[in-house]
Order: sequence, then structure tokens, then C-alpha cells
Amino acid sequence: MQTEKEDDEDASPEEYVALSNFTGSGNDQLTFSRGDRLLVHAKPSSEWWWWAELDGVTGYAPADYLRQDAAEEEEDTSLEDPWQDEEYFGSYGTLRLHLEMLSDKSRTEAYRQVILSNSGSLQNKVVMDLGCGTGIISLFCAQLAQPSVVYAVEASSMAEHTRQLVKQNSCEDVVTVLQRRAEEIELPEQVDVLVSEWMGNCLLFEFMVESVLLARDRWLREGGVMWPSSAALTLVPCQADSYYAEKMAFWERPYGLDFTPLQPLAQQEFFTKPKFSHLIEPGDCLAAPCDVICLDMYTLQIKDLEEIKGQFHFYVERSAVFHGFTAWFTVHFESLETGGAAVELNTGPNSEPTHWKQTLFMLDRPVSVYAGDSISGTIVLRRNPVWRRHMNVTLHWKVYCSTEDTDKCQVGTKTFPMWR
Ligand code: GJV
Repeated sequence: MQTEKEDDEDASPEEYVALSNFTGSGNDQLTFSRGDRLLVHAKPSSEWWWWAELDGVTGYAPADYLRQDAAEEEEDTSLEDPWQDEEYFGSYGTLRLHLEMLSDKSRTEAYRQVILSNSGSLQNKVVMDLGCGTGIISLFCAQLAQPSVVYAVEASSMAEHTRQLVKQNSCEDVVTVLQRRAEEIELPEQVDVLVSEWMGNCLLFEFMVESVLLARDRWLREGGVMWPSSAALTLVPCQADSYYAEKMAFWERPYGLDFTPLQPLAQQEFFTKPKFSHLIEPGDCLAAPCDVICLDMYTLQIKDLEEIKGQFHFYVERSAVFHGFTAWFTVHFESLETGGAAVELNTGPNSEPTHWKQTLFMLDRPVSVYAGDSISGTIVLRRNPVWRRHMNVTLHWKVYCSTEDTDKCQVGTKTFPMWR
């Protein structure tokens, strides 16, 4: 932990209430339960970990798990939906996002390819398309294969237009549009195939995957198929010269003046949250990318989503400035045809750019690294205990310098809110 717990230890401690259970790791993190009252002794600036006390034991506690006043909190969550569904489905009720998704050729063609290459196996099958949007996947099913029925589930008002598109393309005998949240649908039967495009930034943001898992447990028949069938999050240490220059180095000498006192502010403003629409060049990668998290869509449980942990170990391939980590995801669609190949949708730098682009996590201070060094550590995706579509990403890393004693390594930890 690179925090200074001495920071403001003189101030009198403040009482906070835990919003949710938390299991600390290591011996400097507290473990607590929802409703516990913690005394917060120090809030190191720009840190998401506070130094707190519970029943005489002190340790770090994640700030987003704590609220100063329980009564205030109850009020907050009762006034506002933790899923923010009105805003969420509102945004999918207009064309902007659908245009962005449909224009993404890699994404849309991947789903088309899945249907096309499995058309034989889809014959007479019952399909659910969860979050069908404008109905593109359902229409592919109806046109490229002969399923007995496709239940196209869409909660936003786009569903009204989708119904029209189904008619316009003469697919109404096969595709049934249900304008409902998937959690609330009733079907006359179980489904053979559950297909959905649920992936968000850094794979999980929006947590639409929870709706998919609920539908799986309720509506997928024994032995039924999940598309995608698995998902992986990939990480790589990278340089981000132009982003760093634009947001941080800029303050060094604009117009011949020293603006460096603004750099801490710049760090706070530009590097606290990840940059989500980043496009990394393959040449910016300092090592071979590593899959840090793999999700099996058949066995993944909703409770597993609360905290997902991964590890990485990278061998630095060339000397460069290490500015941060970049993440992206890949999903696989298993083939139902004998000997058929799986379809892959890869959103990384060696594939065609997608509308997800990549997610950049900037370190607070760049680190010079050299060929032969190694970078290892852990990543934790922790779902926000209140705002269910949001999460924190905590990266913990160690840089081992190959030219120095191995105990002279640089260590860092940073937690990035996405977005609350
Ligand atoms: N029930 C019905 N429709 C949904 C649900 C749900 N629980 N969740 C999302 N959608 N890949 N991150 C719809 C949403 O209205 C939108 O049209 C589409 O699924 C999102 C698909 C892309 N988002 C993503």
C-alpha cells in the first residue's frame, strides 16, 4: 500500500457505516459486515483506501463501502434505483447506441458468423436473444437458420420499432418480440440457446451479464447452449506517450511558464478513472498480453460477480516508459456442429478496432522499465455495493528490475472507479 497512514491521524476519527460485507486480504485490510460501524482515522488524499478501526482492530477499508450516515444512505437508495434502469433503458430507447453497435462490424459480423456457421444445429431450436435491441441477432437467426422460435427480449422502448423491423423483414412467424426486462418475462417453454451481446467496457461494466445469468438459470434447458460460451479479460503493461504528454507533461512548460503546481490536479482529474475509449497500438505493449480473468458462462454465478480476482506476470520485452495497463476482452462462441470451429470476438489491439476500444489505466507516476525486467501483480474487479452497474478495478503491481538485486523492486497499488 503506497498510502501514508500518518497523514491526518491527529484529526478525531469519524464514524462510518458499512454498506456491504467486505473480506480484507492481507493483514492490513479490515474485514467487516454490512451495518458495522467503523471509525475512520485517516483518509489519505486521492486514495480509495481509508485507515479505519473496528472493534479495536485497525486496517485499511475501501472507501466506497462506507457511508457516514446510515439514515442518509437509506434515503439515497430508496430515492434512486441502484440499477439506474430508467436512465439505462432510456439511453437504449434512442438510436445513438444502436447505431454505434450496428456500425461495429467486428461485433455484428461475429454474431452473424455464429448463426451462419451453426445453422444446421439451430434447426427447430428455441432461441432467446436477451437484450435484442433492434433485433439484429434474432433476424440473423430467422434468415440464416430455421429455429422454431426466437424470443427477442428488449426492455427499452426500442422494442416497438424492433417489432416493426421483424414484420418489415417477414420474420414475424419466427421472431417474437417481448418488451420486458428479461428478469420479468414469462415463456411457454424453456430455450435451447441463450444468445446475448452483454459485454461492456472492461467486459463487465453495466453488469448486464447478471440478467443473462438469471435468464440462464430460469429459462435455459438442461444441456442448452450459451452464446457467448466464455469470456476473458486480457491485460498488458503499456506506454501511453501521447496521452501522458497531452494531460500531464503539458504542464511542464506551456508558453515558457512553469505550470507544474497543477500536475497533482491533472493526475486527479485525468488519471483517477480509467480512460475507456483508448486505442492502443500493438507497439505500445511492453510485454505479451496476459489473460487475467476467464469466465465460463455455464458455471459463472451471480455472487461470483461481487469480486473477481486475477493475476499477471509479464516479461518486459524492450526498454520503455511504463505508463499504465491496458485491458480488453475476448468472447468465444462454441460450435454446435461436429468438428466446427469456435467463433471468437476479440477486442484487442491485434484485431480490428471495435466500439468498445480498450480501457487504459494510468499509473500515478510512470516507471522506466528495461528489457528483461518483469512486472507481476494482481487485478481485482470489485462490484460497487450500491450502484450495481458500476465497479472498482484495483491493480497491484511489482516491477522487478533485472539489473538490480531482486529485493529492489518498485511496488504500486491503485484503485480505479468505473465510474462510481
Ligand atoms: N432485459 C431486457 N433488455 C435488456 C436488459 C434486460 N435485463 N439489459 C439490457 N437490455 N453489450 N453492454 C437491452 C438494452 O435495452 C439494450 O437494448 C441492449 O440490451 C444492450 C446491448 C448492448 N449492451 C452491452
